[in-house]
Amino acid sequence: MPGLDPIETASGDELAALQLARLRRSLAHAYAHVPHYRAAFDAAGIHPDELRDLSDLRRFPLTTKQHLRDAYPLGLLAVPRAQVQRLHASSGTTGTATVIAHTAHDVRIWSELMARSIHAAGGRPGMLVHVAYGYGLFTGGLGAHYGAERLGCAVVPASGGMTPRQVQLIRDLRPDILMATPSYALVILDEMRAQGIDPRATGLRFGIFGAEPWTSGMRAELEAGFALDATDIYGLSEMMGPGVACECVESKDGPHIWEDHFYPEIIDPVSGLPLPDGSFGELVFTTLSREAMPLIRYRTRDLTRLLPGTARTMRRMERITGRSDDMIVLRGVNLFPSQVEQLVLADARLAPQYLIELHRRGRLDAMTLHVEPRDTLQDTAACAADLAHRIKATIGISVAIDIADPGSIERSGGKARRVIDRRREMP
Ligand code: DLL
Repeated sequence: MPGLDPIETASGDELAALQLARLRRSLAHAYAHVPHYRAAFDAAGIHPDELRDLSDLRRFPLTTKQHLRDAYPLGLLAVPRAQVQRLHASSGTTGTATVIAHTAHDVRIWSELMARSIHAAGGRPGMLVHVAYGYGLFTGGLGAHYGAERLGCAVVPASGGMTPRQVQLIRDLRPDILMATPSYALVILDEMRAQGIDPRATGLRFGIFGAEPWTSGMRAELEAGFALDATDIYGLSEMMGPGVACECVESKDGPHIWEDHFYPEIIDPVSGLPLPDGSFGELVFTTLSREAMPLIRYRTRDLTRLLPGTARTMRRMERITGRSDDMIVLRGVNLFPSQVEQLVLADARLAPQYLIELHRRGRLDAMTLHVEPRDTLQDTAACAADLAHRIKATIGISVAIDIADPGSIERSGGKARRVIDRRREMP
């Protein structure tokens, strides 16, 4: 699969015509084979045949995570069970688990879109890819693996965790590409330094990082640390997994959405009404080609805006600031962990690690921010006071800063946990 897929650089009209044809098919498929969609479309008084234009999509009802939970495990399946080739599931730590099914065709499209993503990020046939996304029910590992193979790369299926072994593999095999969550890539970076290995001399050229929010400060940290080009890859299990959108290495200006397979909209998260491109709101996707589980107007809860295409025809999404469910409300101020991250990473005295702890002090909510020094700190109190001041000035909240011992903030092999909320714990 060398070079670009012609649709990546097709005209806007060509893309829209393909989207309209696929959207019609996807709506009809959902209506014909999934009782939930038949009932929901009927209740809204809309039929797939009434879609004349892409803008008619807004007349169809939204789908939420709760619909997936209510249909657990396979109530939204649109094909006979015998046609299912793969099942992935969310862990269910924040509620009932959800299961997503894929046909052989779905897995093939996923592999192609991941190959397209890795290519956009700089990957080429013949390169070696170290995959440190978790393999298993999480879609990161297998999604990256199939895509890299499809592109014609060789894969080291390292999965997450056992960091000393990851470092040994990278040192000895000299992969061209590292695929990991940005927080886990940092863990690998630290381990290399701890072992006395120069992370800039491993031969890594490209990093394809995603699955969790990360900031431009984190990109600078990873690029300088490993001497590679880092791009942002986005996806969610409900749509397929990684590879719904990916940044192009030549522009690094936000992930291009592979709109020939996922039709994006932005809605007002409160009213549910569609917003014009460029407005900030909740990202909603309709699958255009999925067979096993088409999802119509699925609310991702991710907050971003749609931007015009640059390196490709397809629209971009702005780097995700956070999910509506990650928003912290502290004494009436709304904030996202990524805003804190940006400020921590802007301070050269601090390591790029942080943990936000929320608790109650008397009757008031309070926040403690745990950070670590990069090297030995001369004046801990001054550094803490500076950070508290910058947070107050930028975000508008007072926080207590704890400059913890290096290495004491919990590291994860996958998605980092940035917030511990103890506000509802008994005193
Ligand atoms: O995280 C799929 C994935 C794997 C994407 C590997 C990229 C790389 P889920 O576990 O279902 O799937 O989680 C999806 O993770 O709705 C976002 O909130 C968040 N997320 C994923 N990619 C990004 C990103 C995978 N690049 C949820 N930036 C999504 C910010 C991201 N958040």
